[in-house]
Amino acid sequence: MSILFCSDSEDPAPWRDAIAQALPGMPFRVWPDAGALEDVRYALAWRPQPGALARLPNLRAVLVLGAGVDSVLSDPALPLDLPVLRLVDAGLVEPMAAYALLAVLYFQRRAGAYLRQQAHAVWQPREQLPPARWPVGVMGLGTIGRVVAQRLAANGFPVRGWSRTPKHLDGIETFAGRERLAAFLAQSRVVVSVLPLTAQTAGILDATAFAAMPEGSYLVNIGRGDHVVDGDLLAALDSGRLAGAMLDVFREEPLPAAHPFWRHPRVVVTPHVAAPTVAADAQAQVVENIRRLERGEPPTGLVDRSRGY
Ligand code: NDP
Ligand code: OXD
Repeated sequence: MSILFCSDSEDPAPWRDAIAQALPGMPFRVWPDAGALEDVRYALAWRPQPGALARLPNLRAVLVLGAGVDSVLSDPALPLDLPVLRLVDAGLVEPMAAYALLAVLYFQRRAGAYLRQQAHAVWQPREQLPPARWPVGVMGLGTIGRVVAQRLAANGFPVRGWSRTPKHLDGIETFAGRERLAAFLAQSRVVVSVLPLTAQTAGILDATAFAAMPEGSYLVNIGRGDHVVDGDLLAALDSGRLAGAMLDVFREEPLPAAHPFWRHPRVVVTPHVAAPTVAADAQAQVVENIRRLERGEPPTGLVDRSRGY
């Protein structure tokens, strides 16, 4: 019985140490050196190679080393009945809330304009509206989105939130369902997306969404790059419908050097760093889930495969 670490981008070392200490009976392997494939019972995965997990005949569960599971579920070879677990918070919530606040303040305090002015030694104070006149819309009110919404509200921004099913959050006006999306977007001076990537949310930030947002509003995307239709966003920025965007996630990562987002004067690019998984913060949850599965108890973060998150 072994545990297989499946990721080309993440460092297995801290996970190897944690597993050795907490689950000494389970040998830790790193893909592609999986040992006997039939021995692998659990996979710790982050962007695994497509087809890799399907080669493990006795796999009991995939434990994704992040909150988003799209890179695992998108593998067409993944067995339909294989349990997939995601991280629930595990240290991701606070940095995501901090990034969202940074992005909203960046636009509300005109930081981009001042950086452009500084490049030309221009001393020119600009009009600055207070947070109370900057309604922010948060797409996704799950583990991360609800704290993002609350953090923004605590900083004086009127906050609205949008989710698939109805929610009640103190001090936050909530909207649910696709039919309420346009109404939600219509009064959001900044839209912050913290959605998971699913068949329903892919391409949701498109020309129709940008047309529903107020003239001169802003987009912050910390969910997934495939939510954005890149050409529609560039067109909305170039026409002035949107005044700026801060983007942490992209359809292709790393963002190709030739992509227009890199050089667009009103786009801020960060390299998927809003909340990287920190092994030390996530290990306890992963280990506890393996223990629960071994005891036949329900784990946390079980993904609903039919919903896609
Ligand atoms: P959750 O599953 O806890 O929350 C997802 C939220 O999105 C829920 O409120 C859900 O609605 C809502 N949602 C899902 N589908 C739809 C839909 N079709 N229409 C409207 N709302 C929808 O996820 P987390 O909060 O833990 O994480 C969210 C995402 O953040 C991750 O999937 C990942 O993509 C991204 N992420 C990015 C990071 C980064 O560094 N940039 C780091 C960590 C996460 P409902 O409540 O009704 O189910
Ligand atoms: C995640 C991420 O989903 O880091 O956890 O993007």
